[in-house]
Parts: sequence; structure tokens; C-alpha cells
Amino acid sequence: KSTIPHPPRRVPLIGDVLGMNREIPNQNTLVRFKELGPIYRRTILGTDLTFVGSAELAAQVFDDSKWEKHVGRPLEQLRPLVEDGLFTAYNWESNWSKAHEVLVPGFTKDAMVSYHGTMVEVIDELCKDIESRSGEFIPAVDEMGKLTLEVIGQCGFGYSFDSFGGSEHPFVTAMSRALTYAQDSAIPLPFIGKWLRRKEEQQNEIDRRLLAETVDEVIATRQQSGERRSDLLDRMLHPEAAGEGLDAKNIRNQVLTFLVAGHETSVNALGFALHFIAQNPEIAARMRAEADAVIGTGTAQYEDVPRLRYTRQVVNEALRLWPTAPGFFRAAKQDTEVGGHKFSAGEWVFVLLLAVQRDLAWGPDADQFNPDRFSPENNRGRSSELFKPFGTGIRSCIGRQFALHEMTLALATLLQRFDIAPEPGYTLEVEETLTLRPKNLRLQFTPAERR
Ligand code: MNH
Repeated sequence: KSTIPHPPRRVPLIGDVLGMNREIPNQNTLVRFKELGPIYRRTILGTDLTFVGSAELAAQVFDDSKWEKHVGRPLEQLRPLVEDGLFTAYNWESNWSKAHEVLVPGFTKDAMVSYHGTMVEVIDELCKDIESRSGEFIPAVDEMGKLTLEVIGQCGFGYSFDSFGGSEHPFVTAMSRALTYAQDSAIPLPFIGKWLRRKEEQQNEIDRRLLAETVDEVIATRQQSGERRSDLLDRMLHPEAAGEGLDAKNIRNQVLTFLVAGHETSVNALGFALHFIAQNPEIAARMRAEADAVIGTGTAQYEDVPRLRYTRQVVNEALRLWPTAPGFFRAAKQDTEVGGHKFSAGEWVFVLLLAVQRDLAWGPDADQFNPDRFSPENNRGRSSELFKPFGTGIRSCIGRQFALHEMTLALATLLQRFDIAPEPGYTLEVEETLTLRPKNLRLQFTPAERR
């Protein structure tokens, strides 16, 4: 019998189904740790779900000699959509290593330098779009979604979704519904629940078709033009090592993977950062002063971005307090232990970053927003497991530098150009669709008064 703590079973047989909060499972889990300690287990219809929520225990499952990435249920639910794309590939699938090798060069420093100009242009378009609605309270996450979709579309695939000016691209709606579906259907339900889910299943079919058609169009646009560029799509269509190319189906899976992974997490992280900036004028003032000092009045250069230190601290702190990928799965490669509890090879846990990154090792104010935590002096000697918003090990985020560059540059530019005000009385509520995002966040942007 397992020694791992377990919440009280409410109904025998179906176990903990009623104890899972389908709307906000991750925030629910965060609260459970306070009652049950840093590791606990639920059993749903015979399936064990084990949650890890402290830095000490997380450090144990981040040990790559004993643990590895696990494609957990929510990721499995995405497999019909993206199959063996990088994010959802099983460790043993040869397409993972093939694609990893082809795509890693798309995220080197040289590659980042080549994307920088496009990022600047898209951010400029974003600013014009925002300026045209100056003084209104605009849905901030939707607005940032235009930015992140355009940036990954244009930098990765030379494809524009024409996001600005028009209404939300149907791809975005379909994608966010598909992610919600993946999260919801990851929680097993007895028969009656499956029946109730029929409608969502039908909608999911429609969404999947739209997503697939969009991807085909992205690829066809490039193939028809015959154009060569140094972007992700070019690397997949024209691999350097002859014979080691990806097949057409896998390329489609990668394109969709990047459109989803490159968009959803970054946009939500920008949303959280903007929320805290709007709520804390002194933070906004420091960011603006930094942007003025580093970028000045001209166009931001690539080298400016690493010098936007404080802005980067704000980005880090937003990702710490509200990691938009709220956690990830790790499976034991051999028989081992976590916190003295035994695990057999193949057994897995879900590491809830949302809890680990608020570990009291950060100090008694761990659940407060404070970018100074990431200042060079406070940062010295911090153990790495306290901050893992991009995952860990060989299967960690390939787009990390891309996301950090994009977010830091976007926030600095927005602060140079706008005063950002919150909606009076807004309090942060966080919704979950596989990723975490600020709910109903509406912000007012007015052109900044220049001294
Ligand atoms: Mn990203 C993997 C978080 C931005 C493309 N990403 C991961 C993982 C986390 C993560 C966590 C590991 C998941 C796991 O262990 O199961 N990613 C983020 C966050 C942001 C982000 C918090 C932004 C903020 N990611 C991006 C961007 C791209 C991208 C931008 C693409 C341009 N991420 C990926 C891909 C993987 C991944 C691809 C899968 C890598 C692999 O397994 O080889």
C-alpha cells in the first residue's frame, strides 16, 4: 500500500471524480498541498494521479538520471491534433530526435538576431492598433494574442495571419477551444459524463479541421512561392543533412505545435505581466526609465534586449507567480523514491510549478509579486528548482529564448509608448485551459506623456 497522503474519498468506487475541480484543477491542487503536504495522490476510476508541490521534492524528480518527461493525459489528449510534434512526442519516438536536431538551429543566437527585426515590426503594428483605441478598456490577452500569433507566424513560417485591424483570427478561437477540450477530457468521467461531453466532442472535430487547414495553407504558401528563408519552415523543408528530412506529416505536426506552443503560453505570460504593471505604477515607472535609457528614441536593437534587465525581472516574476504552463509530468526511469515514498519504474508524477515556484524558500512573501527577487544580488545562489517555467532537461522548452526576447521587447516598447491603467475594481481571477491566463483582463492604454 502506498504511503502517499490522499484526500478523503467522497464516493467509493468512482473515487475522487467529484473532488476534482474541472474549471480550475491547478489552482485547486495548489490549495490541496496546504492541507495534505507537498506530495499527495488522488485515485480517479482506478488511475493514480500524484502531485508534487515543493522545491525539495521537485529537485528529486528533476534528476535526469532517474526521471524523464512523461506525456501525461492532457498532452495525450493533444495527440490527435499534433501527434508526434516535438511537444507531445514520446521519448522513444525517433521523430523527436530527428525534429529536435533540425529545429534547434532555429533557436540559436544567430537565429534570434534574424527574428529580431520582424519582432520589432510586429510590435510596432501592435502599438498602432492599440493607439487607435486609445483610452478604451481593451481585452489585453486578446490584444497580445495578435502579437504572439503574428510573431510566431512571421518569424517561424513567413506567414501573416493579418491579425491587426480585423477581428480575432478563427485559428485563435479554435486553438483555445481545442486546448480547453484537451484539459477537460483529461479528467476521466463515468458514462454519464461522457454522454454530456458529446457536444464538445463535435465542436472539437470542427476545430481540429480548421487548425489542420490553416497549417496546410501555411505550408502551401511557402511551397508555391518557392522562396528560401532562414526560418523554421525552411529548415524543415530543406534539411542540411541530406536524407535526414522530416516527412510531410511530421512537418504539419511541427507547424501546428509551434503555432500553439509559440502563442498560447507567451500571450498569457504577457497578460499576467501587464496586469501587475498596471497595478503597480512604480514598477511601470522603473521599466519606462530603463527602456528610455537602453533603447532611447530610436528602434530597439537586438543587443538592447539583454540590457533590459529590470524588464526581464518583471517577466521572470510574472512567470514565477503564474507559470502559464502550470506544471509538467515526470516519469521514473527506474525504481526510486520521492520524499521517502517508493516509486516503480514507469510511475509518474505531475510537478505543479504553480506550487513549487511559491515555495517558502522564496521567503515568507512567496505569493506576492516582487520583481526585485530576480535582481542580481537577490538571485545569487538560488537553487534552480525554484524557477522552472520552461520545464527541465532535454525535453524542456525549445522556444525559451524566443519567448523571453519577444516578451521583454514587447513590454519595454509598450511602456515607452503608453500609460497603462487597470479597470477600476478589477481583481485578478485566473482561468485554466491547459495554460493559465488572467480572466477578463481589460486595460486602458493612453499615449505616454513625454517629458
Ligand atoms: Mn514552450 C516545451 C513552457 C514558449 C515551443 N514549453 C515546453 C515545456 C514548458 C514550456 C514548461 C516543457 C513541457 C513538458 O515538460 O512537458 N513555453 C513555455 C512557456 C513559454 C513557452 C512558459 C512562454 C512564456 N514554447 C514557447 C515558444 C515556443 C515554444 C515561444 C516556440 C517558438 N515549448 C515549445 C516546444 C516544446 C516546448 C516545441 C517541446 C520541446 C520538446 O519536447 O522537445
